[in-house]
Amino acid sequence: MQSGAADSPRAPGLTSECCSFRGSQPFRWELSRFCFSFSTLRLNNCKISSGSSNADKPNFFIEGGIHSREWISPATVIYMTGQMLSQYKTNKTFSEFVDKFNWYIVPVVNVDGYVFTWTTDRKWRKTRSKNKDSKCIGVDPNRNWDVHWCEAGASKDPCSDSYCGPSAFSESEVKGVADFVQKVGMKGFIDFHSFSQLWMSPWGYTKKLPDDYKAQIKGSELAVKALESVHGTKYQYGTIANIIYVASGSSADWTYGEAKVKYSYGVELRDTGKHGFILPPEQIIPSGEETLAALIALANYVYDN
Ligand code: ING
Ligand code: ZN
Repeated sequence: MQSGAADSPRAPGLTSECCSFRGSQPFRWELSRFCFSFSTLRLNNCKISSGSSNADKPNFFIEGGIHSREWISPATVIYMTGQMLSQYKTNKTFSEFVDKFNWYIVPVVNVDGYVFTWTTDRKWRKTRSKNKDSKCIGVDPNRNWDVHWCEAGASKDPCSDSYCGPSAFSESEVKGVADFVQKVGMKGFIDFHSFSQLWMSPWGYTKKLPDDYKAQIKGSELAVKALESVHGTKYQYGTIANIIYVASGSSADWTYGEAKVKYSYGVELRDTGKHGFILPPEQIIPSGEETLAALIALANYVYDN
């Protein structure tokens, strides 16, 4: 097993602590050290921060790949991370936006599932946990959070793709992120999915609107406007339950409701269904570019509000 810093070029004063592992150990979740490892694939979790007073800055958490078949999610998160590091020195828009937060970036939360989509079943969504008294494998990691857990829009059937698990936070990946988000405290949180082109805010468990609805929606509106300006891609925005479906136990609901992250979002990236999960690789860079524009607009707004 090896670990090391990212090899992206970066400016003096900009620190990025990225962990990369390549090894043959079974999956191990070590978010407390902000690293994870698993066989064959090499991925980074990154903390990006600049300046000396890191502790005074608000924190922003970005996660990709909670659902393993949604490949454009990790790709987009990794693209954005790379741009944040490489453009910092030369582009004022970037340095100003990167400077505003300590960034915690996890491109692939559901690593076991992600590996499985490469090796065995491209359409696998859940984790790879064994379920007691069932032949079916896996828990939906976006129904496993301890907030109105398994109340609606989730299944108690281990064979379902939206199985909420035997208990809230049964999945180590989910528990790892949750503990980390709670411990560090975040002002912003985005969970990237695909597909449908939606920028969504809480709640997922109910169609009722949260206290911070207006502030959150303003963030979505700014994000979507900036996104569309890059390649003309159209996104809708609204609350999860109102714009897509009622779903309880999701990351966005928990980070907002329990970890008090005021600006928590769940985003459905490209496309609207033509290719769905099997998005052609030519769309990776355009998705990265437009989503980064959305992130910059949102982050600047979140910082001020
Ligand atoms: N969609 C998400 C899902 O978990 C979602 C929608 C996002 C629900 C955020 C709740 C919170 O079902 C996909 N494609 O996975
Ligand atoms: Zn998803």
